[in-house]
Amino acid sequence: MTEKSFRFTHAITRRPSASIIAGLRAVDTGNPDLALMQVHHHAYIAALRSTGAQVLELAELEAFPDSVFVEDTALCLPQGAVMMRPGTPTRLGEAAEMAPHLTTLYAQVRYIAGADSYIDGGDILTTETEILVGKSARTNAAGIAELAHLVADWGHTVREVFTPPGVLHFKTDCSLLDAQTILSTPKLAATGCFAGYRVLHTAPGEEACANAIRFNDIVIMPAGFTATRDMLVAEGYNVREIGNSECAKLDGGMSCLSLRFSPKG
Ligand code: CIR
Repeated sequence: MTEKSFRFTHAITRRPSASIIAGLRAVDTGNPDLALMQVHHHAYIAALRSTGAQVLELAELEAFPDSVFVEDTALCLPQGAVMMRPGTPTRLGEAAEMAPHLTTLYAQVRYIAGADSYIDGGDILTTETEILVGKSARTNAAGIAELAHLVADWGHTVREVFTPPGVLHFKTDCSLLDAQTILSTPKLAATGCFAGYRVLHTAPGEEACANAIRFNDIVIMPAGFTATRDMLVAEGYNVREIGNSECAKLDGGMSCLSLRFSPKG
């Protein structure tokens, strides 16, 4: 089996801006501290670079408080990129800010364009064999259908699944660990969407670390979830822990902070 779902030559990040204190959140647990978020962000970028990948750091966008969460703006595949239509009004314009960067790296960039189509990158889990997309408060059936159409001639199959109620994005509750293996909260795995995959559960009480990323030879996960970390280490994964206290206040995690890809050709 290939490893294209987690071997990447490039990543794109965006610096958090001072407007981050206006970022969206399901429950208000206080504003994020920009200085501490910057420290965590630097450590995250250093971890990505430690694998040999080229990491582009885009300038902050004051007009878009949540724009540090670049993952929601695009789906990056080997054959091309698809620009999303983020499903909340304050974030819709973020995709247009990202598009020019992807058009310089990819020969093909396509666009979710339907006026009724909404889809956030955080609802998309690309595995070795398929693209799972969770319907959520941000991603609707029209957005998923449009994505399926746009990537069909690139050889990708889209499967519509469900993001559990009360969970922001599908990948808030799961991550790809390798070509066969998914890290998932027990709640999401119980929906049956990972039939055929090997599933490792987050430890009880550590559901908030389900959003990790496999990036080349490392698994980057939020710091402070020791039982899940120890389980992943025992399973043979090379785990890096990154502070996520500030992004967590805005329901953000490890996947949200980057676009990860290897453009062909
Ligand atoms: C939002 O509500 O859109 C942001 N505060 C968090 C986005 C997190 N992104 C992601 O999970 N891909």
